[in-house]
This record gives sequence, structure tokens and C-alpha cells, in this order.
Amino acid sequence: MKIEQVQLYHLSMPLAHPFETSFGVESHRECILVAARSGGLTGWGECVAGSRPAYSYETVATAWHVLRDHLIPAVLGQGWDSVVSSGGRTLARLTQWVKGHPMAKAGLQAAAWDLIAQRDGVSLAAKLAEPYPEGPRARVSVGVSIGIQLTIDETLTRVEGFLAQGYGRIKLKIKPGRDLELARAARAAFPAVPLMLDANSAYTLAKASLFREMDVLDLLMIEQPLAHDDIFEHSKLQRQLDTPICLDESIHTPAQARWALEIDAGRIINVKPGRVGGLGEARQIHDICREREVPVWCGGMLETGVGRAANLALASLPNFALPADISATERYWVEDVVQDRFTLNSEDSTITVPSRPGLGVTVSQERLGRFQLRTEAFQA
Ligand code: OSB
Ligand code: MG
Repeated sequence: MKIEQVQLYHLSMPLAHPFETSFGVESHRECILVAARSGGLTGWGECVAGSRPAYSYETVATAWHVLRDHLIPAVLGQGWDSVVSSGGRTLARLTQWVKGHPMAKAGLQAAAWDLIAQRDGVSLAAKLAEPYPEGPRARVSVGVSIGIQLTIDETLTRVEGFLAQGYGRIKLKIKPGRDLELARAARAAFPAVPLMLDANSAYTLAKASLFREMDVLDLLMIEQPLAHDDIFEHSKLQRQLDTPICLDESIHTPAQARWALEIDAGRIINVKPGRVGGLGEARQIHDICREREVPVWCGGMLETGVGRAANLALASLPNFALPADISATERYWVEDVVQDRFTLNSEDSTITVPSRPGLGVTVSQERLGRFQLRTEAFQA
């Protein structure tokens, strides 16, 4: 396979509801879509870097630069047989010299996965599941991630709304000053609901007692309580808690996943292809955790339908054992950039994995035109 042309689209899309985390509020989501052309096929990938370096150091601007000046020139016109591993010439080998910038790499790699699945006439889920005899799941168990609201009551009202829609797992964002009281109120209002918190790295180990007080609330997990680049202090905190810590921001490579598990820095890993450099690396982390009987789940970055379809394919693999942050289209977008809309199967809190060849969604050229801030094409 040879990529003959790559086109980048910098998009800004209005969110259906503003999303607040411990690092700020977003009313629009910026991202880059990557279209890779080969032999009459077009593969699509989403680069989830946003407008500000708050979740990670990458932004649309850094990712655009790294894609345009380094990653795309490295792959254009070069032959490859698979995206990762399986011997032969891999696409990953062409870009592995680039240090860091996982979101930029993951966007390009996702487009390549779509191409190869289309070429073979199989769904992306089936392509990613090739190493596993049991194959991909047809439906993925999902939950919803609720941003910080103005008041605790408002949060509870939103939880109630999502439960009524059929979501079976609720994640609440917390920040200093909006944490223990919120968690207690949510547990009191919804005693039996699978509930978890995400701190997005807003605390230090000095706040360990706060998390110890949460231990009685029967939380599914506490996601990324401490610094974005830490595993050492997470291991000190995990030692003091029964509630599993889930690592998000801290895990960028399969090696880091191994190190974190080895020192018990957490007992669950949130896998996001963008954070770890691609679907191939995400699958490797899945495998590392599976060997150690550590469950993983697929996180979200408020993706468009392009990234959402890829995440559903990833989350269909066997060790994605906990509900994903992959909610229905309407939770994010009034209008998505793809024509397809993902809906919740409310009877079992799942979303059906696309089964058409490749990603299984169709990008709307009209909406692409309307949401794009800029576009640039690169030829071999
Ligand atoms: O920490 O998981 C996170 C969104 C943007 C950046 C970071 C995170 C999130 C979410 C939203 O929690 C998950 C989703 O896409 O539904
Ligand atoms: Mg998180």
C-alpha cells in the first residue's frame, strides 16, 4: 500500500453543551481530520489535539506542524504492508523516529487503518481484532462523562437525565472545591449506579485524605487524581485506597503502562488512541493489561464521528472490559461531520460497532466545508 495524497482539515465544531473540566470550559471543539488517499480509496483519521495545551502539550497548531513538516513527508509514496507489527514493511516504522506528538501520529495512523480495512473489505473492528480468536464484539458497553456544572443540583439533574436515556455508567468531572461534596451527593441520590470520578490531574498527594474519604462511596474508580506526568505518587496514593485508581494522562506508551502496573500506580487504564500514538499502540496496551488481568476501557476526547467510529472499533476488543467514554452523537453534536449518527441501545447501555468495511461512517463534504478553518493537501 502507498499513500499518494494526504489532506488535512482543521475543524472547529460547536458542542451541543459546553464541557467543563478541571482545566477549563470548551464550547467549541477543534480538531484535525486526516484524509489519506491510496488506489482510489480514502481513509479517514481524527487527530484529537485541541485548541489549548491543557490536557496534554499537543494542540491543533503543533499537530498540524508535525503532520505537515515531518509525518506526512515521511509516509507519502512509501510502500507498506501493515500499519503495525506482523512483519514486513509497516507504516509505523516510517514515523517511529518522531519523538512524542502521539496525537499527530495517531490521526495519520487511524487513516491508514481505515485504508487497510477498506482494502481488505473488513470492518476496522474486525481488522483490529485479527490477533484474537474470539473476534470483535458487535456492541460496546458505554457510559457518559459529565462536565462540571454550575451547582451540584444541576449535576444531579444531568445525571438523572442520562440515566433516563439508558446510560449505565456515570463519570463526573471533579476539581478542587467541587469534589467530595459532589461525590457524596451523587452517591446518596443514586445509591446503585456505577459511578466514577475524573480529576484530570488537578490534585497533589497532600490531598490523599480527600480521596480516602471517597473510599466509602463504592466508586468504580478515580481517574487521574495526580499530576499528568506522574506514576510514582499515584502508587503512593493507590496504596492508601481500596478504590482503584485509573490512569489517563500519565500513560503515553506501552512501556509506561507496564511500569505503572509494576509499581501499582493504578489498577485500571483508560486507553485513548490519541494519547498513546495510535490504534496499534492502544492495542498493545490492551494486550499488556490483558496478560496481567488488568481491565482497560476506551476513553474519549469529545471526538467527531470519525474518531468515535475508530474508538468503537478499538473498544470492541476482548479486554475492553469496562464501559467506554463513547456516548451517543447527540450528547456531543447537534450536527456531526459524518452523516451517520450513533445512538444508545438503551436496554443494555451499549453502542453498536460499525460493521461496514473500514471505519464504516461517511464524512459529509458539505459539513466539512462549513466547519473547516483551513485545509491543505500534500502529494507524493
Ligand atoms: O479526561 O477523559 C478525559 C474530554 C476531553 C479531554 C479529556 C477527557 C475528556 C472526557 C470526555 O472525559 C469523554 C468523552 O469524549 O465523552
Ligand atoms: Mg480522563
